[in-house]
Amino acid sequence: MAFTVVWFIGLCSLLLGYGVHVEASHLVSLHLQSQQNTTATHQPYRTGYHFQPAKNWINDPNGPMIYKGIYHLFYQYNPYGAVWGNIVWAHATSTDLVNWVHYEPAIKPSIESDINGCWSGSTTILSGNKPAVLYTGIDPQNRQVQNLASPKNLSDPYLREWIKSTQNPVMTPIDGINASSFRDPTTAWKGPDGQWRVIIGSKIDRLGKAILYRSKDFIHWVRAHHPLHSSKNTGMWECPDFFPVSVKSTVGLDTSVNGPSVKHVLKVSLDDTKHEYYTIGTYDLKKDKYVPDNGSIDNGSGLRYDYGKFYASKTFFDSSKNRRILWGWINESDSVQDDVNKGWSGIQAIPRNIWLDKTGKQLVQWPIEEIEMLHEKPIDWHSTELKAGSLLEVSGVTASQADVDVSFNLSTLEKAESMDPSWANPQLLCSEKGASVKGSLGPFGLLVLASKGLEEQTAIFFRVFKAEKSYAVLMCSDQSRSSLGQDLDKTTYGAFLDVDPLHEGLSLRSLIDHSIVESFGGKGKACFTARVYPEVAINDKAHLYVFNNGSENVKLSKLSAWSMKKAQISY
Ligand code: DQQ
Repeated sequence: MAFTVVWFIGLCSLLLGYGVHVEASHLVSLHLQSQQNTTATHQPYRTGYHFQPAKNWINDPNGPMIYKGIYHLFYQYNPYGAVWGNIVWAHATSTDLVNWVHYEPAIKPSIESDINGCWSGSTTILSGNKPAVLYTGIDPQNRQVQNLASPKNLSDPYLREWIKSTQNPVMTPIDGINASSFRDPTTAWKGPDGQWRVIIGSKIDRLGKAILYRSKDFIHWVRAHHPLHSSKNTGMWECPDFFPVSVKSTVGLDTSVNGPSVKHVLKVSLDDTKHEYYTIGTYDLKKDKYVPDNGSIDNGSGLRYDYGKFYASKTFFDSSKNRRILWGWINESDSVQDDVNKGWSGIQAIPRNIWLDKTGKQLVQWPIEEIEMLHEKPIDWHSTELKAGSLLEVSGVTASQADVDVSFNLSTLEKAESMDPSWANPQLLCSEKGASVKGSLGPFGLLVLASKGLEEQTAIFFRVFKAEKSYAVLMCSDQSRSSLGQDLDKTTYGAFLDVDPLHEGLSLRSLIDHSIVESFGGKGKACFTARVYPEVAINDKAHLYVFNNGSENVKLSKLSAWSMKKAQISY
């Protein structure tokens, strides 16, 4: 490392000047960007059923879609190293969203308007079932501009070759748009006037905004006088996503659908914090504006898809199963040098089905059903008393590569600790009251990727509190003891879960995959992705436990667990 020049982002932007955006969550090194990796032979952190390429850096999922029965996933990729840089659109297809085949990158720098990088964007299916990609290109002046690309041969369902429009760039940062804050076009939608609309993430000072463009032909785009939406003190909005959800059912809707039984969701990825938040609201067609519902918090403390590591996400409408599917990038929690040593960085989360909860106040997510084709060696436990202080091992599954779904029932909240109204920050509360801090009703939940002596463990658990007139359910993902290794981000994550623990019970499903734990609480009402690097609890040294560290007994009403087969990903 001594010979490598590593800059922090701020310094990097300073040195390289106006217009240069560098991936903000990462240390960037010009040497490392193009360093060929030597793939380490010992790779305990490679996943078994998550999407990842053979090597190198990946980030945002781009342009997911289904075309002629084939799912396509593009993603930000550095072909030359395990750190961000040299970005192209890598391309893979699948018939089931689980097993994947890779092709040559679909879009790489080749024209003036993308010569310094092909950044994030989305696909829109135009009339006649013609996919079109809008993506951000970095031009020779390092300005962010928007480009259009289309498949060369529509009769090839794998869409292996893409051609760029001769009219590129189709949107440029003029008339006061900040050229280094103008990126990540969404899937476009059609308004009642027949015109296409698309939003581009941007900011002016600290005002985050979604700039709206309209087009009749998808080539000539005219900027609307007002943004679709903006919000103070949120900074740059990366990877916005705007889509309709049904208020009546869990089915997904195509992006242009609107009407009385439809609400809209606007999600933005905040560059400043590397967290995403979303609001639920109304898309006012007359004003061409989005208005979040009262109570839908419109800043970084709003609702999140995932309270752990999950960023730059994007949904698409899967017309083959009438569902909306969410893809998200899971960043690493180790050091840049660790990534260079292991030869890769970044994974895509398991695709999630996403819909509006019946309260209308939040979204619900659940791993796509196809992932269940990887289940093997099922384990079923029925109603067991989980006594105060108990620790039960779930044996018979491959604990490093498993899917586990457990439900708890509470018969009374009488003995629950009282909720202190000052405990407004669930993440802080989870880090103060980690898995080893005894309580009354909780902590209880799962210990995953745990070593035999429990020196290493990732704990996902609940604590139930009595609040003034009701109760509060805290859900935590505690990584503080996930690895004996140093120089890792072991932040504890937390959120309050909007379920009635007495009548609905509390459920927790965790997808465990060597170095990733994706957890879904309350049947998908709160999700957490943990990125962990155990040193002892690897492969067959990993164990899975159910625990209750509270002073009250809890009923475990059901537990189902499976070992997971490996997904087939060919490169
Ligand atoms: N990643 C892309 C940008 C986007 C950022 C560059 C979000 O287009 O804003 O790789 O992670």
